[in-house]
Amino acid sequence: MASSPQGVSVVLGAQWGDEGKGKLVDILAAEADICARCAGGNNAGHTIVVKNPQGEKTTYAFNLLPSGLINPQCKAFIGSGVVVHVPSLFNELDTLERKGLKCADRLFISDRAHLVMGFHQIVDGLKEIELGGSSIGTTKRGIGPAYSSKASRSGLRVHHLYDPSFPAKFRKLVEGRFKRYGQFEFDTEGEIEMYLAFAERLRPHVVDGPTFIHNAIKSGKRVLVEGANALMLDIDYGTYPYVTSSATAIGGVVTGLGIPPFAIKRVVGVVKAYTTRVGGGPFPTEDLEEVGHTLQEVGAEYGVVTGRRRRCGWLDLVVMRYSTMINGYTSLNLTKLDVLDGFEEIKVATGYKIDGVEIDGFPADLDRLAKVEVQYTTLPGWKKDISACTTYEELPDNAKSYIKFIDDFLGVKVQYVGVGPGRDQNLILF
Ligand code: 2SA
Ligand code: GDP
Ligand code: MG
Repeated sequence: MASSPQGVSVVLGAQWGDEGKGKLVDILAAEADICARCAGGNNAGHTIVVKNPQGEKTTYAFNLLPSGLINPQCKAFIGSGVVVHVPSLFNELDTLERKGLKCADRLFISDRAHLVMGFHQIVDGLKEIELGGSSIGTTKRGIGPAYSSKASRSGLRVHHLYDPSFPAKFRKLVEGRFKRYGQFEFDTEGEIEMYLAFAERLRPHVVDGPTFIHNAIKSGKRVLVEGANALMLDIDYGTYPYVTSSATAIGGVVTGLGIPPFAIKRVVGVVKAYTTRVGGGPFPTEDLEEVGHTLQEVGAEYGVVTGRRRRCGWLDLVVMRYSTMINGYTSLNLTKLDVLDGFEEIKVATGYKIDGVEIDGFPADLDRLAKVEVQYTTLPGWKKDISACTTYEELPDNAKSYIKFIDDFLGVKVQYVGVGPGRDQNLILF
């Protein structure tokens, strides 16, 4: 494996999420001291498949906890930019511990992270109903409403749990939501009690977030950051308003952990060999016919959190060019290349035209985006099962050409290639 530099390495989703970030994070965490989350909450879902020496598989699903935790030497840090639903956090922790993964004593949470409350989740659902036909298709985990509380400066952070004013602040926050959405059913006092009980369980994990990560970097620890969601779901650079509510691009790493940009030594962009999106919003290469259906079935494209069917289409290199421009990937992980094994021909989006004119970048205005005519390049398939390949050399020539086409188009090298969900199904090119 390419060795991890000291300082901070970052793994980011380059498309609309579910590219297979968790799998790469798990692999790279073998050489990390700390695996950190910097943004999002338990809307994220990462599946990791681990085989033991006897060949038995265990599947782990991570939501709020960083996927590096399977590696026993790796500590987990939930940074200040994350929104934490404490009951879900402990539920996830308990599930992992029941699977034999001892992680409680390796978990650290920033005192500045915001709390997601039960009413945020209710409001998430109410807001979606209000939007009707143009709903976002959120995971209903309360992520947007929690970030709204944060941005409107009425949110509650982890440290507030230990402040005597917590119940009063909580009541005020709920009152505000009642004013906006009407008197929905919610047991305010019961939730306050529950949170105060959880506060005691949480206490040993709480740290001064920026100081914790600063000390780790200063003492030469290797920090691996697991991006949640992906560039096209970023609050600023995604297909707004069909985005999540956090900074999922590289900027979110800096603000979400409280680190200077020069601490970041590498940024690996994770890109699926085709494209998927779950929830509403534009998707220029979406294929509603046979191709999309095949990608969905062969790629087993179902949401890890909600079980929703993911929308599918060909790889969009216009999206990837935009994503590379913003995140500055130092290398790429091309995942799920095996899902393309059965195709005679593979299409790749290489340009967008509006009214016959090729455009630069990615349109901000969704009405403009809707007018895009996608320009495709067709490449030959390889029609061969690649899931047992263990080196790049073993890949069929057309698979190598597909990788090279991406390298050349983006000017960034593919460093890792996924040929199956297993930890061992990851080719390392350099
Ligand atoms: P939210 O819940 O406010 O963050 O939803 C806003 C949009 O962000 C999308 N989103 C996601 N897209 C892909 N994967 C996500 N995680 C789960 C997974 C998704 C699932 O790993 O499979 O289980 O459905 C994720 N989380 C949020 C969401 O679909 C909205 O478009
Ligand atoms: P994440 O949100 O980016 O971590 O991705 P998810 O875990 O939500 O979705 C990726 C899915 O693809 C998971 O079920 C993985 O087990 C699976 N996966 C990851 N890499 C590969 C690969 O190279 N090939 C195949 N067939 N599956 C993969
Ligand atoms: Mg996912």
